[in-house]
Amino acid sequence: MNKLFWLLCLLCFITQAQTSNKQKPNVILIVADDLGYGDLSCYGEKTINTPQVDALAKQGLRFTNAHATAATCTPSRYSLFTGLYNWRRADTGIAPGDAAMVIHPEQTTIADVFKTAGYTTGAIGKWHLGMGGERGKQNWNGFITPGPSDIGFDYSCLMAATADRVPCVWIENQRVANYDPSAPIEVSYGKPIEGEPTGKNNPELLTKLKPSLNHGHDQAIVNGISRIGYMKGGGKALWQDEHLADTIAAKTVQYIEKHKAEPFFLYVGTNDIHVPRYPNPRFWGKSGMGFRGDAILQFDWTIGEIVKALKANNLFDNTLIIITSDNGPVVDDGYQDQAEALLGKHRPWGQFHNHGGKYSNYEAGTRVPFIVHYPKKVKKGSTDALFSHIDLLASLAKFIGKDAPEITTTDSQDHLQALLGKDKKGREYVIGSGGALTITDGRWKYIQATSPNHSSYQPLTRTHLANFPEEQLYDLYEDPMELANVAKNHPDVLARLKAALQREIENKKQ
Ligand code: NG6
Ligand code: CA
Repeated sequence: MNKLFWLLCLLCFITQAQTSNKQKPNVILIVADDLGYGDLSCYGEKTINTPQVDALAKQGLRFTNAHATAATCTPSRYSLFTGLYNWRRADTGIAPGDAAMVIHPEQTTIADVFKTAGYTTGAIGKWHLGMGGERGKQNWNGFITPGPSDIGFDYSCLMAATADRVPCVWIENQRVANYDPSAPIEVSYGKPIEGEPTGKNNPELLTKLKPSLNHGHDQAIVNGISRIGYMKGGGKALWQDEHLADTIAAKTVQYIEKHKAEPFFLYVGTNDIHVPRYPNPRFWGKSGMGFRGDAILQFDWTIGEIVKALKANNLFDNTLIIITSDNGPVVDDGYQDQAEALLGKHRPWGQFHNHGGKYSNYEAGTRVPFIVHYPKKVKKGSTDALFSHIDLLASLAKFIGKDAPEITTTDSQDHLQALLGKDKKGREYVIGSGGALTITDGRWKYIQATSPNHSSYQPLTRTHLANFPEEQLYDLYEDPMELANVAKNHPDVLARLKAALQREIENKKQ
């Protein structure tokens, strides 16, 4: 009798623990690649139609003033995951495909925060944060370590870098997925690999996409597209570019199904709309803007698949979904996909400086789409609150009821109330980094002066970088295009912003 009583108590306790675990909200953080502020129809452009994202925006909260910390991928994602500014460390720039892991195992990440709160954690899709302990020394034919599991991710299925960089294989839990022992993998970012064709020497083999003139991307050829870096082998493990989005969606759906009974934090980095843009043929011609527009539609489809899976598993109401982008848009980023020729009236930069997106200090370099969906707690509508990716770590920690002590050692601030739509102001200042550091209070924006040999225009991508040897100050309310430098007219504002930036620079964290 006594034993039965205790057994019943234990059962009761387990069931309760399971229910309370079940009630913890899941979080899915979806990070698009190079998706611009103007690339979604819910951000106002009439030239593109993204119904799946728009549906979440309609029932959720759409930020008009949310920022990535950097205008390129690696530094932006580094900050997103660690809550530390990329510019505090010199080695957080765009990573080669054989880079060592940029986030060190001893660092605390957003995934660690969830894990210590009892969540299971996953990372699917684009990574571009390096793998392994030493550059070029990874064992692509075995277990790659250290890796995502050392920085808080229980599960991972990733592209090591970007689709335009070798190795062109999926890496699942730190081993090449569908590994083909008959085709061992060799990767080189130095010398070409003897006997292997390259885009430069064998343009006749470029059946899917050719690189743009002078953009590089003319090294290893993997299924009809030349890339950055040299590669040999891979065999049946090599990805097909037209299936990348399908793989990301399928892996995400599987993950949701598999973990439906436990709280999860899942990072999904889409490959869309980064180059080489080679969407699945079912999207071809659907945007009228060529592959760049079609890849946006493919991104939108991916969102629809994730929502469908959440609904099918009865998790939709209990999952906080964030959709954002790692940096601003670029039109020609290295392949002849006709993105420039077919752009028409579409403005990937929204109302901001034309061609002032990815790589740039101008606003569209870091001001990104940012949508939060969680009707249970998040107010519907749009918000002008100033928000930065840097704050996701602390804000999401708060969201799941955790005040991680490590948070005091990061740049991440708790702005959960802004994330939920209750605080309309958000951050006092947001710091960005293109070629220089920038700081804005929402209205005024200061851009540091750069050395005169720092170019202000990147002809290859046609990007206006806003690197100038004089200090810049813009009134974003009056001049969102950042055309009139008013530094001389407002010395007081300039001094205030400069001082605020300087305080942050000196406020060393690691
Ligand atoms: C640049 C590449 C560009 C892209 C970018 C990284 C050249 C000429 N350009 O160096 O194609 O790969 O790096 O993009 O090599 S990001 O979104 O991952 O930061
Ligand atoms: Ca990017």
